[in-house]
Amino acid sequence: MVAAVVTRKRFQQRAETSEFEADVLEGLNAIPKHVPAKYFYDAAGSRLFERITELPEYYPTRCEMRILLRHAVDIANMIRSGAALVEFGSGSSRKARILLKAAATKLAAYVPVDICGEMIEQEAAELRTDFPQVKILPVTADICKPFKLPAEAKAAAARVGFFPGSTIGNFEPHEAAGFLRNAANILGRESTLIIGVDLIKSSDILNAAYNDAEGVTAQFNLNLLTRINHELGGTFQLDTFEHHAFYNRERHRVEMHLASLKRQKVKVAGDTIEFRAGETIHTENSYKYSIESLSALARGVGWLPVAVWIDSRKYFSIQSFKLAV
Ligand code: AVI
Repeated sequence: MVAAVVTRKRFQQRAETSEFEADVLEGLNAIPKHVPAKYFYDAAGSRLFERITELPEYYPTRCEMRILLRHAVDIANMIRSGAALVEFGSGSSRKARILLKAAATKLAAYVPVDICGEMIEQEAAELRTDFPQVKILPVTADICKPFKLPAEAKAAAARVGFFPGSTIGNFEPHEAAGFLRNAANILGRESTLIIGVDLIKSSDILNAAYNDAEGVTAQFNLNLLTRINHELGGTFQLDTFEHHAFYNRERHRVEMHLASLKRQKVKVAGDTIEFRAGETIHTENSYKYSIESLSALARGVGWLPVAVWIDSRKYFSIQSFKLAV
């Protein structure tokens, strides 16, 4: 039994590595070169992201926490008695805890969904102690793909999806629509969706948020090359690449790139990749929305806008939607 679990885990790891290898090779051989942003989050990348959320220039996490704390009661009022709260990409459940506290007496269940099963199982144990009256039902799944909710969540009086952190901004608009459609299918009739979204604002604030003085965002970006070196036998020399981040006003997105400081050849998984001096690998887009542009996207796939909460500077928003019947 134990051997079977170990074998399955190894097989899963190998499958994940080969998907990483295929995506990296495809992206580095394309024009322009790119690597999907989801690969930032190995253990070191996740730690660096945690540090980013505490930087003075990186306002989104602080703003969202403030909105949640300030309007927890109003947001909890969106939740019907006996409902199940389903968090997409729950991680440490830090933000959901605020809603759990405000709606603990009404919530039948909390379903944290994340690709990292180990982390959510650990969190679930703590949540069971802190919220004994709420059923904690973790699900390990890719939030962008169809997955099944536990029977108790399906049988609940209603389902409330929660997708904080402006993670939706890291999706291309068509992927964001795909996520919203998938969420509608998973949550089903009688459901609500609460999303945290970063708002369009002045380039100065956005450029500072992704070019912090301490250089943590640069380390986060460059860590992708370290990961490729470790996991795919890459030969990237980190001091020959530079972090570039800027707000693209026409496309309402902050772009992150890694720019080669010279003409060079790099090996990755046995392939040779050539770089011109100044050529970049596009590593991330972080789309910024207006209240209206997110509403339009959501409406297009059947979610009707219900309420919006924003901070006093109008930097960040939490928006709620109901599924059209
Ligand atoms: C996770 N995501 C919402 C962050 C963002 O702001 O797009 C990732 C990030 N990239 C650089 N800094 C933070």
